[in-house]
Amino acid sequence: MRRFAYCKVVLATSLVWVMLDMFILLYFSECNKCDDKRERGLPGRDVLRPREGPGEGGKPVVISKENQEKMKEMFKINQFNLMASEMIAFNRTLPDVRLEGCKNKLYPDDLPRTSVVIVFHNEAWSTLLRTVRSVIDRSPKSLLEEVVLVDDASERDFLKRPLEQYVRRMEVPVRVVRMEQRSGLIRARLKGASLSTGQVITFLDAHCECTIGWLEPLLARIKLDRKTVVCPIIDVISDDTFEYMAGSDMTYGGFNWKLNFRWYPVPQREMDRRKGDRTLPVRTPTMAGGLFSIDRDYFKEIGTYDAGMDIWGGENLEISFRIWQCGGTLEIVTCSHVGHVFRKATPYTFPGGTGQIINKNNRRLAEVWMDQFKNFFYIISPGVTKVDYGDITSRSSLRQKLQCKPFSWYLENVYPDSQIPRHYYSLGEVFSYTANKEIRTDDLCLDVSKLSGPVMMLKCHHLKGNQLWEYDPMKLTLIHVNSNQCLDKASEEDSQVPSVRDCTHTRSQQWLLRNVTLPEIF
Ligand code: LR7
Ligand code: MN
Repeated sequence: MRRFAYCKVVLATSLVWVMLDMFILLYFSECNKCDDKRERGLPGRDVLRPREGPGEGGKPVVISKENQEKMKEMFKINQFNLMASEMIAFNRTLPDVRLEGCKNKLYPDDLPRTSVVIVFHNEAWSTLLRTVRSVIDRSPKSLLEEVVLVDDASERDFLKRPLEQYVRRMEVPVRVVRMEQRSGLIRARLKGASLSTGQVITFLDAHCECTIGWLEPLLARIKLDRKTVVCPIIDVISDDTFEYMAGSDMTYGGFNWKLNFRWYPVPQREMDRRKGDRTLPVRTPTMAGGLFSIDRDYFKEIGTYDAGMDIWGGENLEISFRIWQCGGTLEIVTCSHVGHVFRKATPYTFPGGTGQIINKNNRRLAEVWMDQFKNFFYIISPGVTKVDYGDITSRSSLRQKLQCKPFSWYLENVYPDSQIPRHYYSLGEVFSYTANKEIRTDDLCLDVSKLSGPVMMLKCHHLKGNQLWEYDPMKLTLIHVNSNQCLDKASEEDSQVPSVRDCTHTRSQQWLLRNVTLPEIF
């Protein structure tokens, strides 16, 4: 009787195990997760031969009519088309989007080796593994030390043991390390960097695809000068279709008054410096943040990251300012292309509130690196000064120790086309009055197109013309030079829109500009 019961227990337990195995098998083959059949063709070979299959050659994936509803549901999980992503092979082919002049460039044999550090929080299996696969398949083995995956406390089971087991089989060491608690990408990258060993550290987001020849030109710049920090051109992988679209070599990184990273056209001075050769690296004022290579010792030397920054945001401008102000160089290497899935919304939580976190990080970078220019940020983002930014003494003393240059030097020498006027007469709640005599907020300037008509904010054109205003600190008038009319405040009849009018010197035409230093004007 007892023996029978024991047998039943054994039987039941093994049944449970068999079922569990079957479940794992079913789970992963059904959603095509861990299954090797997804790797069509030999990884690393034939990457340029067009193959059949969804997304091959970087083509968009089309989802059938009957799957549209399910597709929309799945989209919410990662804020990209997860269904499309899951249909695409991890080693899909991509077009060679490089400039012709890049394709036959030669690089030294003895380039430094790199570790690739990828941090993630709740990333999709398919995008994460496609990132890893593309790194391994499109990097010369001799240059790739290892891949380090840092899990920032994800809450998805497939990112635990299944991930560790899957990457064990790869032909390059791939380590998975875990943050004990949700820490954000900055501290997660610091952990990945400290555990990696390559002479160079290359950071990538967890939803990238490297294209042919991406790595050599990056490492070659670092070999030439270890204080050069390099970014690839970031190509666009559509969040809707996963189509692969080449990024432009004619844009570079900047930022606006709210300290948002922005792409702007590469200015003429930078084209001239390269004598028009677009295959030469572009000096960029800022980096987007997610994709770059840096010499390990130099990364330490200039103070890695600000570990006081949380979750997301700010670290990209912080490291950009720091590199330039403390004697380094930041470049976009136009012969290197890596794709990134650009999303319109973030899929994950910001513990403590999105605004709070981003404002805190931005305040830390403004306080440490921007000197008096932090006021542009504070004035245009009301409420930001109420956010506590913690202790920055160690970052300030880093700046001291490295004897970094002032922010005005950066604006003048690295980013003269910046939206932040280096010289300004007045800084008010909404606008600044600049030394170029524009009334300006961010990249918009007060503009007049019609005599006695309303004024408008239009893109600053730097040509004076209709954007030229003369301030008279005695009469308190703002005269629009071209029309010789005065800025007049909104009134009932012109439906609350300020306009220019013949100067009458009445109250509606008087403007008090704060902080105007007269000697500078006249
Ligand atoms: O709490 C978090 N923990 C994480 O590990 C939040 C995020 N992450 C991971 C995340 O899984 C991803 O791999 O960090 C990486 C970046 O997060 P994304 O992909 O949600 O950010 P993003 O692509 O919108 O953000 C850009 O700006 C960030 C500011 O902090 C980082 O610098 C990102 O690396 C950066 N991405 C790029 O530069 C790619 C090009 C985008 C542009 C422009
Ligand atoms: Mn990203």
